[in-house]
Amino acid sequence: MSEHTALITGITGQDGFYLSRHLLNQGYCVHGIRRRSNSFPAPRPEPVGADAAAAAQVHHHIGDLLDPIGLRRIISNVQPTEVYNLAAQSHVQTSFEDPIYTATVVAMGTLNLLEAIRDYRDASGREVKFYQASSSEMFGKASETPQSESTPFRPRNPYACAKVHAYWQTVNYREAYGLFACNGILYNHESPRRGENYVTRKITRAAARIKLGLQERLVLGNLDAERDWGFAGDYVLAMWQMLQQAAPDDYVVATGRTHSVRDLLNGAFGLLGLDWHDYVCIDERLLRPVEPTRLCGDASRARRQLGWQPRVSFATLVHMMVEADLAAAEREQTLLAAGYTA
Ligand code: NAP
Ligand code: G4F
Repeated sequence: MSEHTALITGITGQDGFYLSRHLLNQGYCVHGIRRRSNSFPAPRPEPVGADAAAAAQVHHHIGDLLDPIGLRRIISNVQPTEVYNLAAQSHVQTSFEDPIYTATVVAMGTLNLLEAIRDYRDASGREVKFYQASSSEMFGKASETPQSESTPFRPRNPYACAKVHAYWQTVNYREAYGLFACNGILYNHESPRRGENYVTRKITRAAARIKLGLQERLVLGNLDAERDWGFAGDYVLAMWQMLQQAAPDDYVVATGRTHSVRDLLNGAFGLLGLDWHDYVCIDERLLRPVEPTRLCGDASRARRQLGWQPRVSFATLVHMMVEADLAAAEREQTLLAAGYTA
């Protein structure tokens, strides 16, 4: 039996996928909490080949951050040495439309989990290390660029406000109760497993489907928005590294480079020999009431203390996502030709 047992909330999400693969490679026994039914609209590609073999090794538990009793039961059954809290209503635009639900899951859900861990640790005498998925969105209307661990938070949407709550709860459990608890303040990270309603995947998927004649137009919001985009596979390494340090701390994880939504469009459509101007239109309903100022991270602490650095460039990331979405569009085309409809 492995001496390392990890419990991941949000196992069905993008980061849950990459983190579980990394931990399995490290010899961990990996458990994940999944909800009985998935949220709309989060279709994610089914794992195939080596990914499917890895997914089959994960022990799944039905649970919800909003069910504190269920969380306690799972924790006392699993007896984790590390808990990674990745679960969230993580879509910023949705948080404007559904602020109370978002705050309940992100803020109170994290507190439910921290309380369950504290009680388990106190009753069992076993140490449990805790990772909280904090977000660059917490900097919001940031007073400086790039942002570091010492930049004040000024959140600009319900999701970010709730993440600030969860951040400080995590710090408080470290300081008040001696829990080994870390915040990873991660900037946008993407992959072929990104949900289809985040801008990167929305663009790479649309470009591929337009190329194959499966879609005619792409409707977007703010094309001037800029983000510090990295690869999810790189970022989950930092999560794990944080919990392997001698002492808990909080870390910014970012590439330190920003690109605009227009850069994404140029990259994705350009790879397929298409001009995005011919296909993209703007719908004002996709504009957010407010946007953060230029989010760009200074990951010096993570580089210095964890030895972490991003390996995948923006261009390679876009290439990887377009390639995966082109393969998916080809499968869709084959099924359509065979008479299958969604
Ligand atoms: P994601 O793909 O949206 O995954 C979110 C996960 O949370 C899904 O597995 C979802 O389950 C689960 N979940 C939602 N509500 C839940 C609830 N009430 N109880 C239990 N599980 C619930 O997000 P991600 O991109 O992997 O991000 C992971 C975490 O990092 C999130 O907390 C996100 O806010 C944070 N973060 C992400 C980024 C980024 O750029 N990706 C940057 C900074 C921080 P279903 O499948 O059932 O919906
Ligand atoms: O892809 P997005 O929805 O990501 P956003 O809002 O930056 O949030 C993501 O990253 C955060 C880390 O900073 C995470 F905490 C959070 O959980 C999530 O993973 O939007 C990126 C930008 C925005 O400025 C948005 O206004 O793209 C702009 N955008 C333009 N058109 C669009 C669209 N975003 C989406 N989702 N859909 C559009 O059609």
